[in-house]
Amino acid sequence: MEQRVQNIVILTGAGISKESGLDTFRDEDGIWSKVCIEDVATPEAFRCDPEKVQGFYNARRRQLLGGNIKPNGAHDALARLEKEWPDKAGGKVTIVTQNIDNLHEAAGSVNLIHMHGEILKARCSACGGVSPCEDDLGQGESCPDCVEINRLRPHVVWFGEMPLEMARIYDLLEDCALFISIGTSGNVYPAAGFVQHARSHGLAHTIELNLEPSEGATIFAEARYGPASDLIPAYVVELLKYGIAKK
Ligand code: BJW
Repeated sequence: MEQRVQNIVILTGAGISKESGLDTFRDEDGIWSKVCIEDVATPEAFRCDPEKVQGFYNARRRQLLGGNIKPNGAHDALARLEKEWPDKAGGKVTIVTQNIDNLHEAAGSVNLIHMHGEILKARCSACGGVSPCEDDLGQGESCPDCVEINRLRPHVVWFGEMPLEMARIYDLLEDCALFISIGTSGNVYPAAGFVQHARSHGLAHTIELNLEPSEGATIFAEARYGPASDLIPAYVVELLKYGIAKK
């Protein structure tokens, strides 16, 4: 009998980048303990005080490019899984990340969707064009596409804005044999609803790999807790050796 291909969808959040030196949002020492969400992560904040919002993202962009931030063992293991899984099970591995950093691509992942955008890109509020951005954004820049001045913003998804590539993500969730959630607290929708979607629209096995139980922990069929750089390489070795083992 022909065996069905086994696609894998992996949702990642800030926890996977913590051991690379980037702060999470909702942990005790997280970003939201230092700045107020409403002041920096909403379209209203950008309209009221663009300099403050640009400053917040300029600092995070500088930190990412500063030289000390590198992928860790968890990012590396997921890149390995993407390369080796097709030979093992004929399926495809896709990472859907909520993170705006570039650590998955730096580790070698290719099938990657940045549902909350990318800090190393700018978007023009006038024409919608998206362009590479490694410098501070502020007053005076012009859009490389339409040449309008002062219309560039970070290419990130703020609260109240629609995350990117949602139709493609739901198609992938409905056609996966395994849904893995890594390093996310399950506080932010629609990402927090992906586990339920994968369970109810398909036959996916679902597993949470996190430092601690997330908001939606009970929805997962399986869970393992610990630092991502320990858990993920071990789980990838297990998957490549034994395949998807439903517990
Ligand atoms: C480790 C670890 C280690 C630590 N190893 N693990 C009421 C009900 C339902 C929904 C809503 C509602 N009211 C409003 C909404 C919608 C809203 C929402 O979800 N709000 C909730 C807060 C309630 N969502 C939206 O607005 C989204 N858009 C949307 O819904 O559009 C539809 C729509 C639009 C318009 C009209 C109508 C409908 C957009 C959400 C955008 C989120 N943006 C941010 C900022 C992006 C840019 C930036 O980075 O600055 O995205 S907020 C922030 O949270 C960021 C993250 O991607 C996101 C998720 O955070 P994440 O990754 O889970 O991080 P943490 O810190 O929360 O968790 C880290 C985890 O790692 C923890 O569990 C740790 O334990 C763990 N960890 N170290 C492994 N070493």
